[in-house]
Amino acid sequence: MIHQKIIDSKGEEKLFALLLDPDKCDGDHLEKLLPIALQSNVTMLLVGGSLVKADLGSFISTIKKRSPLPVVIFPGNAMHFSTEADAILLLSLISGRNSDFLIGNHVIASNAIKTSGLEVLPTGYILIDGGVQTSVQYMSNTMPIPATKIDIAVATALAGEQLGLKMIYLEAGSGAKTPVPIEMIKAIRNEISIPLIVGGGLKTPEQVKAAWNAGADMVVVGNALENDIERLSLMADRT
Ligand code: 1GP
Repeated sequence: MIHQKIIDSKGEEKLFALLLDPDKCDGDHLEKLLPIALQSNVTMLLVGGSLVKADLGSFISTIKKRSPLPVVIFPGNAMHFSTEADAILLLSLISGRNSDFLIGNHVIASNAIKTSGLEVLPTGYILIDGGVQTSVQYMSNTMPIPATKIDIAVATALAGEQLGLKMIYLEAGSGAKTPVPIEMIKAIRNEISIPLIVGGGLKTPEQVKAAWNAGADMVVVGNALENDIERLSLMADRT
């Protein structure tokens, strides 16, 4: 079980998720990328994004033919679903006040998710201002928490834990100018006991290490590796 693996690694093994956008990766790209992901000890592949044109099912089945890595759907909405995956991040956008992304899409997808047997990872998704308007902000029509408002971010994460969500994902948004501030990661880590995922705008190995050291159990990297596959082994280096 993916959730159990994340729990078991807590505080010891640092986890690394590689985000793949089905609209930006073709078969050739996957052919080169997946062996490097395996060598680099990538924990899981997140597949998805705010807007997906490609066929998610065939994209995931192409990955599955080439790699044993767990594939987790990172949905932008209820349409982003496939039984080919191992699990789905059931994101509730708790930094926002748009009911569609708090519960609406979840209701639409619930029966399909149940029938699929996919592992469900209920996750409090918290958007933090990353210095640029990101797709997730625009598509969800929600306001991110300002990067300086650590107290609000902490209270939001705490509320997510109290509601029974199993993980918190601090998201600066894909392509963010600045990642989630280290002080914010530390403050949230001190208040919650569920796993903490951090992503958005992580461009250097130093930023990844800083996020881990501040208390992130898992980091998510997408953009920085889209045009520079070789960089993956550096970004995911745990030494
Ligand atoms: C976005 O957190 C992920 O949802 C990854 O962001 O593409 O900026 O690495 P980047």
